[in-house]
Amino acid sequence: MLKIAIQKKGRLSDDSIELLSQCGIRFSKADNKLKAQAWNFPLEILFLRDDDIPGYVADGVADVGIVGENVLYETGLAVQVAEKLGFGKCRLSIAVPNAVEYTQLSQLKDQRIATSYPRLLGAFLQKNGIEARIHEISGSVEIAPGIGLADAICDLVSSGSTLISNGLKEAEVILKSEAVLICNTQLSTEAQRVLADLSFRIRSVLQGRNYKYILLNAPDAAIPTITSLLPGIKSPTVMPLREPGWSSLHSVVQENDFWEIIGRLREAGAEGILVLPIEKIIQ
Ligand code: PRT
Ligand code: ZN
Repeated sequence: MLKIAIQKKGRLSDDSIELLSQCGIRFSKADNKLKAQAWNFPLEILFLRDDDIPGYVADGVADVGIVGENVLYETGLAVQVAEKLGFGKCRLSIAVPNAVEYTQLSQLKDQRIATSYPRLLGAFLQKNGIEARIHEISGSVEIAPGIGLADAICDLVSSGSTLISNGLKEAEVILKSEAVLICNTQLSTEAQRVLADLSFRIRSVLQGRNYKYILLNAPDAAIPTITSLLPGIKSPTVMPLREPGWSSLHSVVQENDFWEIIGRLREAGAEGILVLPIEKIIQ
């Protein structure tokens, strides 16, 4: 049995539940329940506040957890990062009022910086030899300069619209963060076995998200060029069409390279291109 802590309600909850569900793990989440038991996998799910997750994992109350790197590194606790999960992406940044002409870090000397991340901000300032005054506040950090509480802030940014609507601009990125699967450093053999299975499933799901399955028709003469564009996992599948001189090619492409490759495939003579999502890639 493995105990996993995930965020009860917030920005990481839906993606965490979706990931477990894509791993084939079935459970029902009642709104007021603190935990749930998976029906078809030896997993107990604990629903907690994200800030508490690293501590519970470090103490062994939970074996593993899903939490943002920002929260994990702010606690400074000794837990292991087992997988990066690719969602909950954001950055922890220092922002200053629009009116400030910001060109270099030394401008932050002796400034008051409001943040909920005193540890990460402190480490960043120390590393760069800047002495500033860190003003710890627990929420609504972005309003601090406007009400005269601080000269700058250090907070999470994703789209940047919160900064814009508060008359602030990003000056320094101090951490790039995403959700990670963390684990206790002293798991039992049984828990390690279940974690290995869970990690394998997670990697298969995440790999699938990075790739698309692609099918296309092409004249036989174009197959060498198209094959060089579509390396696939091993190499593309090539099957003859009923029409002489034509073949169908099946392969996978990385999501990131997708549009560029499609353009080059069409130039090479590919027709009837179909692109399908991949649920999992098992390697
Ligand atoms: O109740 P609980 O303590 O569990 O939740 P919480 O309110 O502390 O956290 P929550 O749900 O807001 O965020 C959970 C995690 O999501 C964070 O720890 C990050 O790892 C991740 N994440 C990703 C974000 C953002 N993006 C984000 N944009 N967390 C917060 N924000 C906030 C930010 O603080 C700022 O107020 O969104 C605002 C900025 O967003 P933009 O899009 O306007 O730039
Ligand atoms: Zn929180």
